[in-house]
Amino acid sequence: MLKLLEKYSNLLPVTSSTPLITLGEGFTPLIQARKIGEMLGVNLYLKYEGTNPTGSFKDRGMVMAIAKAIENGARSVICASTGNTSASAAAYAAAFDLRAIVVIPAGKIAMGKLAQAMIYGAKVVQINGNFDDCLKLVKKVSDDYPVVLVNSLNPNRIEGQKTASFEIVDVLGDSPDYHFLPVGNAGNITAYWLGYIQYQKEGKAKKLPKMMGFQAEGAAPIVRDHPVKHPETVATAIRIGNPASWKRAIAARDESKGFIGMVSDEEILKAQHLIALKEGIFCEPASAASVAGVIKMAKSGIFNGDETVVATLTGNGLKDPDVILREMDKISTIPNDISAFIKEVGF
Ligand code: AN7
Repeated sequence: MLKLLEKYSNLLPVTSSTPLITLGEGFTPLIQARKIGEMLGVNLYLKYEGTNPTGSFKDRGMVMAIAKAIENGARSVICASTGNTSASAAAYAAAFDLRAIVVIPAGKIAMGKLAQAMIYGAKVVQINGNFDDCLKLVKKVSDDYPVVLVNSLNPNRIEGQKTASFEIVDVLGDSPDYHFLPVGNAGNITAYWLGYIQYQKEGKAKKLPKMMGFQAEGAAPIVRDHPVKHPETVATAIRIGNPASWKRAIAARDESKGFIGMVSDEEILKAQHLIALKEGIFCEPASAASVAGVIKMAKSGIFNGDETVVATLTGNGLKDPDVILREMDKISTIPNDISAFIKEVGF
């Protein structure tokens, strides 16, 4: 199997003593969004991270963080999470014989993600608080006890995640004009920007994209320019009020002449449905914030039509079916009878 850590080893903190572990992360598809692109008048591509082993982009960073933890003799790892980081940490820890402790906001992570952390055997602890409270706690614990923090404050996480930019340039032959991402703890926008810069320095890309980050309106500290004490959004993955990589996200925005904006829960869910209905891709709500951002920007008239735009779909929709299934009562149940059936489907 082609290994992410091997393919990009010269651009990652991989040494001769780094174990080249893999669960099959990375090498995700860059899918042309033909119909949405045409609707908006741009060449739109979706970097679909839902095909990673635990169904989100976190696996790119986790494989690097876990490899370095093993290299440095660690026995256990810890993270705070809105769900996906915990699923990823739990999987890699299970496969490569580390203990994983994951700390989550009680009742506020999607069921699929909770199931993942549980099946992989992590020690799951829920806190009566939000993600920001969880992060504060695990930071303190990892400072004081022999356990490696695998949140994106760990630089190896950012290093691993920047491989997504490499893959995009490898496919497109250059950086896109714009790159849209959802923003939560702001590690990923930081990572993508580092990746694009590094690839340009390597001579693999000529230009750099404008970095376009989108937060949920109820959890938009960067846009509002102050921490949000009680973040709230249907996109629980980005329900974060005080992002760890806040400054680096602003640097990415400003250095790239990009933008960080916000989208409402309604815009997020509309985009999530559109991506499924028009392009056949089921992403989770937080992921759709990127495309909701593209739609918002297209409406504001920033595109002239010949730009290449990439939006990252950060996670698989199967992780969080709850909001979709709220409409389950719209599904018709009929008698087991052919004529009732023909009438129902409208032949
Ligand atoms: C699907 O799992 O923070 O801006 O603890 O799961 O790099 O934080 C998840 C974040 C976007 C935001 N999309 O990325 C966690 C966590 C999905 C996510 C983000 C997350 P960052």
